[in-house]
Amino acid sequence: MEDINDSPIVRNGNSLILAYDHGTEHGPVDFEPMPKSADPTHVFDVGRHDAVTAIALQKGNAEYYRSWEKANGIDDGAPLLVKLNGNSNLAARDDYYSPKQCSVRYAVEELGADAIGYTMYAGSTHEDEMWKEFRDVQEAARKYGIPVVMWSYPRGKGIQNSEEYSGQTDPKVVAYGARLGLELGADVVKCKYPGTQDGWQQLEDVVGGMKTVMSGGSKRSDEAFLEDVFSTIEVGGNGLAVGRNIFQREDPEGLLDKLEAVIFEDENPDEL
Ligand code: FBP
Repeated sequence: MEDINDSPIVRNGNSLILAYDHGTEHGPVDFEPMPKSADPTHVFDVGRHDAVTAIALQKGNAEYYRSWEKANGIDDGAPLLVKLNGNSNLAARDDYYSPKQCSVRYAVEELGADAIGYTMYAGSTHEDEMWKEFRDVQEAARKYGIPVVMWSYPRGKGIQNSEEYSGQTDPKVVAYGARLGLELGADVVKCKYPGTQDGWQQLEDVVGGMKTVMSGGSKRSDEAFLEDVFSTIEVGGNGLAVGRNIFQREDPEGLLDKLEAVIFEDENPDEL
């Protein structure tokens, strides 16, 4: 883990990453609630809000982002986080795997990436292969001096449901995934919210001070969403990586204003 507090993707120690890789991960169905969100330039524009410290894009949209900035003379777009791997949910697979589509060299030298992201499916039968890919990604990112964000999503045949939890939301499983981020050399780990503040605390207890961000999840009310974000910040979380809760809103500005206050200005959402 490196000190990344000087990175453009960090503000006051925290981050708000606007994730827009859903066209690969889930497909256009995620744009149906707000059809204008299918247009990448709409979401690029949302990313110009001061609260956003990075926009996470797959390679094709990252290329589009840079040409959109150039064509429109835009110099206040969000810093770029290139998501190096991804997969669709169209393929029938024996277990979870997210192949790499972009090299760190291409992300940095051709796209001007400020950070890179990689999804790790610990618990999948393909975990070993992903560790190897992550090793190469992490070492290359170190050479370029840019932060590494791990989307740490334990899932697959090794992850069991218990009576109390589905495997992916079990706080112990989420904490194990977060710890892998530290052990494998990420600078920020992005985890699913395990449902309670105590669950997030369990994760914070094992990451040795590495930065953690909550993964947004499906759309919910402003109040419910802000409450989850605040509950992670209160116990040491460093912000958010969010997609649907932003781009599925008609006007995400209001929520972004509040997220800015909660994530960067230590505000309690009940007082906003
Ligand atoms: P959301 O805030 O919409 O959940 O986006 C965060 C994210 O990690 C995206 O980067 C990614 O596309 C999606 O969630 C993956 O979600 P899952 O694999 O859990 O369906």
